[in-house]
Amino acid sequence: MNKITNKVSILLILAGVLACQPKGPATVTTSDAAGKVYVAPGQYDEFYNIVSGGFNGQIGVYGIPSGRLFRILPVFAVSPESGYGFSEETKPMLNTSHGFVPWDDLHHIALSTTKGEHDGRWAFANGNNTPRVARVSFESFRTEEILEIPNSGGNHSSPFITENTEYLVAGTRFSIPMANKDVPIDSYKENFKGSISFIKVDQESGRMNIAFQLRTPGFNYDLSRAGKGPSHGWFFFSCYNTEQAHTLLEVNASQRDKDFIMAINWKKAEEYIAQGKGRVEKAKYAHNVYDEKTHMATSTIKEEVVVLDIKDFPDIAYFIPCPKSPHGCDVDPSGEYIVGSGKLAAMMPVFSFTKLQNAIANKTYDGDFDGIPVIKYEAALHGEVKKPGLGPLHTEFDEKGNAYTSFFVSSEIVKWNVKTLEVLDRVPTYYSIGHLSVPGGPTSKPHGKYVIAYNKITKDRYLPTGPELTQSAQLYDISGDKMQLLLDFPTVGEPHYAEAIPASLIREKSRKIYKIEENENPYAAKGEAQARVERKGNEIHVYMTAIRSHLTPDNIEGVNVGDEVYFHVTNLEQDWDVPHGFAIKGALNAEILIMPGETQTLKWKPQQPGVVPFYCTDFCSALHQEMSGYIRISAA
Ligand code: CUK
Ligand code: CUA
Repeated sequence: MNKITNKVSILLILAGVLACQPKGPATVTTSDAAGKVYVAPGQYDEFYNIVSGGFNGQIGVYGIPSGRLFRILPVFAVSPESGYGFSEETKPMLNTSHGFVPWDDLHHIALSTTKGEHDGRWAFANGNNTPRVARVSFESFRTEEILEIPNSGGNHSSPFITENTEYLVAGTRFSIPMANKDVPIDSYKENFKGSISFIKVDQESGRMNIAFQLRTPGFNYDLSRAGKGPSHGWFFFSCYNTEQAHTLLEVNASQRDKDFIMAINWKKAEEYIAQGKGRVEKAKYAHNVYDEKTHMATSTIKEEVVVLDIKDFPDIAYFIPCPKSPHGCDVDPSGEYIVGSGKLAAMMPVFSFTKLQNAIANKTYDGDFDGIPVIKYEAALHGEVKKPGLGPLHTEFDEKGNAYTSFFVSSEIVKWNVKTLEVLDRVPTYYSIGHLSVPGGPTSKPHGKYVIAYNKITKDRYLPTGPELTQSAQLYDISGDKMQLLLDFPTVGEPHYAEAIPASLIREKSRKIYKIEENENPYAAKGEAQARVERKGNEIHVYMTAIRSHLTPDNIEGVNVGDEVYFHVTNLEQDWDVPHGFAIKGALNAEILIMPGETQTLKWKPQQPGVVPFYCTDFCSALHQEMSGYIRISAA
C-alpha cells in the first residue's frame, strides 16, 4: 500500500467510525432556538428552500426557518400524487433517446439569477443517470422543460448558471468515448473524452437549447461555478482522475498529488462559435417542453450538436493545480475568490481571479496538459486555509466576507474568512454533511441569516423506520459570531444541493390562474355544454368537465371491451387553488390531477364487461364524495 492509498484508507475508516458512533450533544433545545424557528400558525416562512431529492428524482420545497415541507415537485420521476408522467399530456416530459425513463438521480439545484442575484424565475436541476437537465417554473411550480445531454456520462457537474442565466452549464462526471463508440475500456487515454454543454436559456420563455459543447480531456468533472462580477465570462470546474484511470480498484484515480480546477473563458468560446469555428457532430437527444397554453408536453428528438475542442483553441481553457480530488469549486460573492475543496486534502486552497489573469498574461505556466496551459499553483493562489477539517466538500458564503464549508469526514461546518483565511468557528453536524446552503449563498447577494446542512447519515436522530432512515437537514443560525444549531428536519429523498431564496421573490407570482378561455388543449371542454363522448374507430374520447361538485358526463355507455378510452378532463374552476382529481378502477396509470382551467387526459383500456365507477380523488368540497360517475363496458 503506498502512502496515498494509506491516507485514503485512514479517511475512509474515520468516516466509518464517525458513522457508527454518533456522539452528543444530541440536542440543543433551548427556548431561544425554538423561538427562532417557530412560525406561528397562519404565518409564512421567510425563505423557500428548494432541495434536491437525490435518487428520488424530485425536488422538495420547504420553508425556512420552520423546516416545514410544502410540496414535492416531480422532475425526473413519475408522481402518482400529481399524475406527472401518467397523464397523456405529461408522459412526453420523461422521454429520452432511450425511450421513456421515469426516474433519475437529481443532485443539484440552480436558481436563476439576474446580475448575480436571485430573480425567482426558474429552478434548474440535473439528472445524473440518463443525462438530463430540467427547468421548473416558479409560476406554475411545475417542471416545464427537460433537455437530454448527449455525449455525457453521469451529468454531475450540472446544472450551474452564469450570472444572468445566459447559459446553463452541464459537465460530464465520467469521460466516455464520444458518439457511443464501441472501444476497449483500456483504451481510455486515447478514446475517452470529457464534454461540457453550454445551454442557452431564452430570457423570456426560459427555453433551453444546447448552444455548443466543449470537448475536454478524459477527466472526471465533479462540480463547477460561474464567475461573477470581475470574473463574469469565466467558468470553473473541479476535475479529478487527472491520471485518466479507467479502474478505481487501486485508487488509481488518486495517485497524483494535485488534480485541477479547469478555468474556462466561455465568452471566448462563444466568439469562436459565432465565427463558425465549431464543428457539427451527430448526437441524438430528446428535448421535452410543457406548453402552458395547451397544457401538453411535446418531445422532439434532436440530431446534432456543435463542438469546440478546447485543445485547438489556445485561449479558452487553463488548468490550475488543486490538491487532491477536488469536489466543490465555489466562487465567492465578489467573484474574486475561487475555493477548491480537495476532498482528500489536508488544507483548502483559495485562488484569486486577479492572480489567475496575471498568470495568464505573463504565461506563468507549469507546462501543459494535452496542449492546455497549466498555471503555476502559487501564481494563482490567494492562500490556503490550514487544517480546516477533514473531507471538505462544498462552500457557501455570507455577505460579510465569510465562507462556510461542509466537511464530510469530520462531520462539521467550518466558518472562515475569505480574505484572511482564518478559521473562525466550527459546529458539528449529525452526521456527515454533504452540501450546505446559505440563502443566496452562491449569488452575489447572500442573506447570511442561516446555513442549512444536508446530511448523509441520520443515525439515532429520528424515530427509526426500519433500516431506511429518513434523510435530513439541519438549520443553524449564523447571524452572530458563533453558529448555533436550531433545528433538525427530515427531507424526502437524499438531499444533495439546495438553494434558499427569499419567499417575497416567489410567493405572489405562484398564485397563478389558468384562464379557462385561454386553454388551448385540443381536447378541452370549456363548459358543460361541450362535454360529450365521441367514438373514433376503437378510440373513445370522453370530453369531461369537473366543477364542484360534479363530473360531466357522469353516465357513459356504448363502450366495448377492446376500446381505448381517453378521459379528457377539464377543470372548469376559476378559483386558483381548487384542483380536481380523476381515477378509474384498473387503469394502468395512476390518477390524474387537474389544475383550475386545465385539461389532463387519462388513458384506460377496459379488459372486461361490467359497470365501473370513477371519481374525483382530491377532496374539493362538502360534495366531493358525490363527484363520481359510472361507465358501462359491454362485450365486444
Ligand atoms: S455532490 Cu452530493 S455531497 Cu452529487 Cu453535489 Cu457533493
Ligand atoms: Cu373534485 Cu373532489
